[in-house]
Amino acid sequence: VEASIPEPQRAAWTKHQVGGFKDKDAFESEVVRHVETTLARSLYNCDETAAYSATALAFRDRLILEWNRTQQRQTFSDSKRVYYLSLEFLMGRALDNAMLNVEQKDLAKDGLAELGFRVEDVIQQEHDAALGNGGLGRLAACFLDSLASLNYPAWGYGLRYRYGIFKQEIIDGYQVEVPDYWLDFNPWEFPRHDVTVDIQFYGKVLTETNDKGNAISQWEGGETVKAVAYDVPIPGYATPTTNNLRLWSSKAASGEFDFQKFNSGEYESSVADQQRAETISAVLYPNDNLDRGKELRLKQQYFWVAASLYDIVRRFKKTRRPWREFPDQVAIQLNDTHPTLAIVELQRILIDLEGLEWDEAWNIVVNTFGYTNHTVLPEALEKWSVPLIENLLPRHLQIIYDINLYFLQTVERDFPGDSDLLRDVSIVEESEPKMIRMAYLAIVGSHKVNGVAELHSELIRTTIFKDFVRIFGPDKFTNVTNGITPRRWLHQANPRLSELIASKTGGHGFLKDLTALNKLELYIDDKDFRKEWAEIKYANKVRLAKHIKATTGVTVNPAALFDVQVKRIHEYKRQQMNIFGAIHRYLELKAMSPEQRQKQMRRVSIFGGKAAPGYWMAKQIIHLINSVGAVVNNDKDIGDLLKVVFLEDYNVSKAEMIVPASDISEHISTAGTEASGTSNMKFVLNGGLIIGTCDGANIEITREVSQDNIFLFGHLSEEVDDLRYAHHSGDHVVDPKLVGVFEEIENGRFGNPKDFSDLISAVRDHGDYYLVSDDFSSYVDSHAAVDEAYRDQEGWITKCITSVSRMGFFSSDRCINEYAEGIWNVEPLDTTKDKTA
Ligand code: GPV
Repeated sequence: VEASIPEPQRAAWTKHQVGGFKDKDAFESEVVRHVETTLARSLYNCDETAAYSATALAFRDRLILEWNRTQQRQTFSDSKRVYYLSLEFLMGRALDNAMLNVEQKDLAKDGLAELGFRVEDVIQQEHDAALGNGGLGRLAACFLDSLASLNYPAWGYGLRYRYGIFKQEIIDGYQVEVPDYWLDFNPWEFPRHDVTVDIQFYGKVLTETNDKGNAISQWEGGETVKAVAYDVPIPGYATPTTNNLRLWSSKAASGEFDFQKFNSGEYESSVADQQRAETISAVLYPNDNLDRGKELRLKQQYFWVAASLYDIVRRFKKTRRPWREFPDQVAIQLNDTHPTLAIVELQRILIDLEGLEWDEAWNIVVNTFGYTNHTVLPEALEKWSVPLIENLLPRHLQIIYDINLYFLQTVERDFPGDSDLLRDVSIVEESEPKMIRMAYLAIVGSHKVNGVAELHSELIRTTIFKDFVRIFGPDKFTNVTNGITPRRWLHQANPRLSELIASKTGGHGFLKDLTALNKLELYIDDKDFRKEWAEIKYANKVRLAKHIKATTGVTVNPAALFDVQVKRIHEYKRQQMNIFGAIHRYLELKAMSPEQRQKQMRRVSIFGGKAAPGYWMAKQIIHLINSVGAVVNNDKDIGDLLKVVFLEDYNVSKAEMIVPASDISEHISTAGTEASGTSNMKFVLNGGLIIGTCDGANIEITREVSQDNIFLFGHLSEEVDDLRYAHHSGDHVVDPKLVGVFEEIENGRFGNPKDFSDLISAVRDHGDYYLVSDDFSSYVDSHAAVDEAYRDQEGWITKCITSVSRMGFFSSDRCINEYAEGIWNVEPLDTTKDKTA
């Protein structure tokens, strides 16, 4: 349907178009208008929450205009688009980001001040959009920021969960999960009740023979659920581009409820249908790096993938191009294997609905998709049971079997007689029940597969996917090292540092070309610069100290070394090693004479992170950290020399406060287990140093900042297999320092030892899979080196400035440009040639 306004009436539209705020007056009048009309309140009834709501609405109105223009520009230019499919988008707060990206925060600050509010307080009113677990979801959010900032025509597609990641409360030292109901008031989304897709589940496959004698399959779904689009504008930094994140929400297909059922007295069951439909997008699965194989999760995946593909195909069809040009118009990136069914769904659309031949369709599919792998951990590699898929998506299972058949035929042709190879690479695992290996399906159905850091990409080529490198050749497998957006993770999180850098590098250009940070090295001996640098770090620590006091009651000294480990709690990330190290430090301090003690460095050990609700060991780790804190923080002998704190409910907005306040942060995963890590980049970019293993992106950070500016320790990834094997050969000896730590825990020094016995026995009795004991003494030594380095404050500041100046590589802009060139074959749009004007 043509809905465009005819030429004669367009002038009236142009005349009334909404623009950016001309000045703070214009901004203020919009805020007041929203308070008084949209919110129906007044100056007698306007608290910080209302001020936030009105400010957010004022900026939203401004964004939506650029967003409309961006969509028009992209449609008119007819260029290839990128679609980033991710089950998680960990966006955090939007207002501060929007104000900064459109470069109007100063104006808003002054305007709000005139209306009686502090912009910092107003920003704090916003609830985080927490539609993700950890690094994978935050990476997707950084990518959206870079795609918009670099003017790529790009859309994100995800699910609009009613409940994001749970809120964590710490009660008596234990994690308690509280639902995160975040949609009460969300000014950042636009419901598109006119953009809906009917999604089928269950049902059966009907097969007929057509006039050419070919079998034609049609899936007749047994249950229909409606997908409704909600659009979230994504403003680029200092550019007119405002891209779109489209999140799907599930609704009963028959509207409110089934009136037939209602009229025939089945009121309850009609409401139940509605609830069953809404359950699909109700809640984010709270597991990080873990696959649990639940049917509802599979339903979420298909629901989201099918709605997104319908939307993408609908948009392509408007161009009236032949199908073979689909991959010239569309690049779809799969964020891990969660959206792998998109490969099957596109093949189904092309052969069952559009009537293409299998080979032609498959060619289109493979050229459209790229797959990013984010882990080698076996427990995180998705597999779906064949009976589950057969029941929920019977036609898709048939297509998966056909994809596998044709794939195995090519393998048999190229490697005749290698039946081990056939079994090993089959998409169908011959287990009981049979399982579909989603990573293998993603590899076979994509033209490029990438890992997220050099080591990780090398590991997938040589271990979990090595057979596929033989089959497809090495060029299909590539690396794109992760990055982070400097807009949120420097400019927004650390405004004073951003200003200082701008003053030395010739303005804020470094936020668009992060390699410009290298100009800082020229000022390494500039006294005033160094002093200002140190003052900023100190001020950030004072702010965090206040937060620690307010939320935990513990007083920490901002002059102490702040040692931070914040990330999801996981055995492979080894928070247990960190807290064992803190206990070791405590025991050493206790054994010293008071004179000796006073010569020691002061430390605050800061932890934060959520444990998956069903992850018993992770929950024990949280409990141990809190139990150690309760003893150490109240020990008069120790005072400021050591504090141990656990920060409740770590999330994106807390990270924005914590990251700039760290002196040293911990990235200490067992070598080979952390695919990349991205907080390591954030900490260094904010003038903190890191202690870490030779794992993930730590290795490339070392390459950039040099060995002298990072504290590396522990065994290498190539040693891990042998060590694990040795642990089971009988002569496994636990590190003596660690034995001392275990003794004190078992003596009840930190509460009931039974509460922590599984943490100890994992190391001592069950093979120490994560090599905590193997790495413990080098870990302790490395911390001693940190203390010594910190003692030399001038030397420390030199290390920090040098490191920051060399962090340009880790911008997500660099990363997105690599995807665009090496995987998507898309180019940025020239926003200066606005064809719609
Ligand atoms: I798979 N990652 C995550 O946060 N959740 C997951 O379920 C999976 C991976 C993370 C990796 O653990 C990090 O090393 C990596 O930096 C991040 O994904 C982004 O690539």
